[in-house]
Amino acid sequence: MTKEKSDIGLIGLAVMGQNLALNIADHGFQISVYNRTTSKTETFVAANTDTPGGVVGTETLEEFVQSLAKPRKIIILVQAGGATDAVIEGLVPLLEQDDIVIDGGNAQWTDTIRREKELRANGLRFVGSGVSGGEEGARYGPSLMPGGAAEAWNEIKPIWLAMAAKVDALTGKQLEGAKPGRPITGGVPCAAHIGPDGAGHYVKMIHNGIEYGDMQMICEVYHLMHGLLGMEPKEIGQVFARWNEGLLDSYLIEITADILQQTDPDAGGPLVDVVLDAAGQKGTGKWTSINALDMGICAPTIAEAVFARCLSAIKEERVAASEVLTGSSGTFTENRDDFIGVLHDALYCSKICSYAQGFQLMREAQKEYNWTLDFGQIAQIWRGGCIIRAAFLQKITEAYGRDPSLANLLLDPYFNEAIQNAQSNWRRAVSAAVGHGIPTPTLSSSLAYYDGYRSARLPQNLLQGQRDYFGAHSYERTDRPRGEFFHLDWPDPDRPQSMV
Ligand code: NBP
Repeated sequence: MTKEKSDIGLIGLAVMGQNLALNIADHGFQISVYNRTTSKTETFVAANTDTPGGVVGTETLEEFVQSLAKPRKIIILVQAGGATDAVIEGLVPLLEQDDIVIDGGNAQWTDTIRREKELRANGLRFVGSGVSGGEEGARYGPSLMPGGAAEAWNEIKPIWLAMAAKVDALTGKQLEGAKPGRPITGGVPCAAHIGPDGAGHYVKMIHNGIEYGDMQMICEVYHLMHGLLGMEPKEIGQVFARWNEGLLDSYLIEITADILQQTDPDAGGPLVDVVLDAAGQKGTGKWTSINALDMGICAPTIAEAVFARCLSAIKEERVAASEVLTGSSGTFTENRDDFIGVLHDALYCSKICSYAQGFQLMREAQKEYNWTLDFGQIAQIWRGGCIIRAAFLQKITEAYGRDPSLANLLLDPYFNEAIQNAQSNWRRAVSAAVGHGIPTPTLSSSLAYYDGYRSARLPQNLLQGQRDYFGAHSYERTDRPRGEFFHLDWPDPDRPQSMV
């Protein structure tokens, strides 16, 4: 029976909106929906008349707003940027004190900070909720990263916890098997309040940056298996399927195994062989890298993953260059099975570094924006529903449980030991790649990050000398306290002449 007023409303009935609306309705909440093009609303409502909570279609924003129980809770799922602003602009005059507007799109966190401030000035509440997991996640349980005022979170919490993905409390593995009208109710929900204003969208952006790194690393390992070991996609897929049973158990490894074993329905043969090697991107990896540069935090694995997509995208230029530029030649002589193990370890160590960088970014951002982020909880939310879900995240939660103020994941005893055990193989993999001219930007830069981070002394003493030489930028001295700066009138007039 339809309630007089709906529990929640949703604007934007494209892929994400439709799936999230059905997920919410499956959990017994009545949801009103509105879309700019009304025919989409009509088709959607007509196709979904028997959900447990009920879906109510509306034709105008006024009708939509009036159909909601107060304080109104409204999720917007439209394109990030101008479209989101346009929807908010139309909505705000129709709302009342304490109503809650939730942006579930991929907004830039700075936009969310601005919108939260503007809506607060209007007596309204604004939540920027990262939603991860794509279409499938939205339908059966996404990972949800809401940011905004704590009391706004308390209002939406029952719905958020209900619709989120669920993981097993002990293993951290995602509980699967939800069906239309039959959602999963047990387990630990992958949703928690991240922090004020833009914190949720910031954490979602970092999630996506890490996703870029994970995907690229896997591609590099595939490239090495093919280029050095001469393996065909099906065999490589079988290796990934095996790896998915162990330390690397994750959604991205699982789908990689499937993709590599997929036959081309048109021409036969492995489908992956006929997919053009020019990557697209929507921008969240780029935002993460720009933010890393802005804050001065070292996140090369994520940045290299973005650059790798950029380089792949200039396909025609690369094809032309391949006719002119030469690389290394020579046969690869290592034992195949051994080397597959080497690649496993290289992937695992690089993954640890990539996540370490993502968490370093969040650690810095919380200082910049005055948030208090719970890193263990963030890793917990990512255990299910999202693209980077992995057994590995349980280990990160445990690491922050041992030490909530951990400076870097690499310093956690579990991860430190994991790298000690695997690093010689990591170095072998990178050396082989360099020696045979196979590009491995994320595996190599992760190793450089590791070696840089563990170095008590780096060559930037010389760099500071260079800066002071040409620009009088000054330098600190190892034999004086930090914060004391010196300048020299270079070069030394009394230095001996060069022997050259
Ligand atoms: P789109 O980003 O393609 O949004 C299009 C929808 O917004 C259409 O239904 C459109 O209506 C509606 N819309 C409304 Br209402 N007002 C609009 C306006 N003023 N301008 C433009 N469109 C307007 O949908 P999506 O792919 O479902 O993604 C929704 C959000 O979720 C995005 O921010 C996206 O980045 C984010 N997200 C997507 C994924 C994913 O896997 N796709 C994952 C996680 C997050 P119409 O029918 O009249 O055109």
